[in-house]
Amino acid sequence: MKKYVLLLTVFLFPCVLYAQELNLIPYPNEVTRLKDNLLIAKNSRFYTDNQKFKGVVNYLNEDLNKAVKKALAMQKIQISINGNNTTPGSYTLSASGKIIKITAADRAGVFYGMITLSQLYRSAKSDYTNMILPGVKITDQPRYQWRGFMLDESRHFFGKKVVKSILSWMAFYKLNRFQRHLTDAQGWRFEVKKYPLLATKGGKGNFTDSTAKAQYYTQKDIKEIVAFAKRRNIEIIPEIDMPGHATGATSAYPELSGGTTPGYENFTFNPAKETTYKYLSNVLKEVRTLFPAHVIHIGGDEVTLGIKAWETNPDVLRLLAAKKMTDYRQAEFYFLKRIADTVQKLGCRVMCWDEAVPAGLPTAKVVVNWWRQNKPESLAEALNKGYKVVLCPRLPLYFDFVQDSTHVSGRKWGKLYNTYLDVYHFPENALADTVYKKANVIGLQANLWTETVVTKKRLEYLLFPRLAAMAEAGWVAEPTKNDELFNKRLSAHLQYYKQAGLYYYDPFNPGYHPEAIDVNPKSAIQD
Ligand code: TNX
Repeated sequence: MKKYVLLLTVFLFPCVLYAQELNLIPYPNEVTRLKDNLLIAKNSRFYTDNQKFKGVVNYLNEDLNKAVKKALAMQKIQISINGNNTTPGSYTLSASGKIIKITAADRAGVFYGMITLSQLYRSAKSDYTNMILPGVKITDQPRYQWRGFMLDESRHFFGKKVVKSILSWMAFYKLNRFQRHLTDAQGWRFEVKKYPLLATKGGKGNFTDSTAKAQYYTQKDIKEIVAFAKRRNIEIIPEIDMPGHATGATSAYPELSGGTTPGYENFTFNPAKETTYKYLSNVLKEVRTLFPAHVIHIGGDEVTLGIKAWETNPDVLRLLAAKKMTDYRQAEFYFLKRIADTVQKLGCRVMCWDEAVPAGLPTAKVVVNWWRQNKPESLAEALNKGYKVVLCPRLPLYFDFVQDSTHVSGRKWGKLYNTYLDVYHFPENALADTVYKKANVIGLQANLWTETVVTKKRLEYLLFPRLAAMAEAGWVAEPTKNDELFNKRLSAHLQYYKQAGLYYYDPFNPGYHPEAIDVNPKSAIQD
């Protein structure tokens, strides 16, 4: 009888495995299951003969072997580059028996092949001697080249450890751009050597506590994070928000202020003073040397909130008269053009929020973040003018929005909020294919604003599992999206979050972690 049961198990097990999807997020374009499992001696370390990729393989070892101090065996990975005419980030991974091969377009592709292997490894079974992974041949490439995430650390500051953890999860999900919103009304959060008060004075206070001591990144911290990200194939995009959202800077250097209007104290830089431009170009020079991506985001959002102050500002009135401008937005556009020019002269590409689309910035080398989902005409205008666009509409890509109808702290748009499945089905659920298939739509980005986020706990609660859904949205297209299969894979990933001690939202068991609430829900912003 016992034998009979055993036989059944042996025969059924491979079939069941075969029908089941692998626990991979984002799911690769093509997965072929091979007959022979991949067998890796337990506690082995991976290595490659390809000098150029030793660092990438070491990353895999560090990632997997955190718990294993002693390496007992060596497992070779054959790595080659297939070069020409392939999509950046594409790779094939074949793994079966004792052989693992990665062929990739570039370093990013090698890294992604390795990440796929590490995700397979995490759900591997084991016997006495081996880790047993399914034998596979995977052919894969990203749908979009820009798969981004933005964190606002002006409203609340989270620090190096939290940022590194986010970067590691981004890498796990093959996300490749991290926008840092480091300056805003509530604080300037990085050291500028030429203007030390920006950090030490401008860094004081935050959204919920105006008396908090200064919190900011030193230049050494910034470099450390940039290097940490680079190793994970992530480029960091610094954002210096201007001419609005500038109170962090103007509180330290009041002479730069464009004036105050009720509720928006010293909200803008003065667009009419040469000293403003001198100052900002010095800041941007330091930004350029700190952030090797050589893309600088210059903000340009919501200037209208503070623009009324310009109406009584004698400098601005003089500028309007001298340049024969007829309204204040022209002064805003004049400012943005000058700053964009400075950024480009530094050899950097310019990014901006979509309010800057009418400013007339040169179309080449400017990338627009389209965030105002209620203004599709702004996206259309950006594309018509020939700008490259990264889609990050509030619905469904703002992670400060709540993700369940019962959640009370955080934003909503009327009654609307952003579930992980809304994120998963973007952009097909929100835009016409004539829009999201345009070559100038270079990718997607989720943004986490932190007016309502004070603790790491709430930050994690908002981020997970939506970050996984975001990864899938950036990597695969709709015909292959499937809620049931995604949910199964996501369930496995929730276990990884649990092992890592994250305070995640569990959509399958919403009570598992109750909503982490940092601010009185009544004070949460509502639209
Ligand atoms: C709008 S998105 C803003 C941010 C806020 C966010 C809150 C954008 C460019 N500006 O300043 O933090 O809404 O969701």
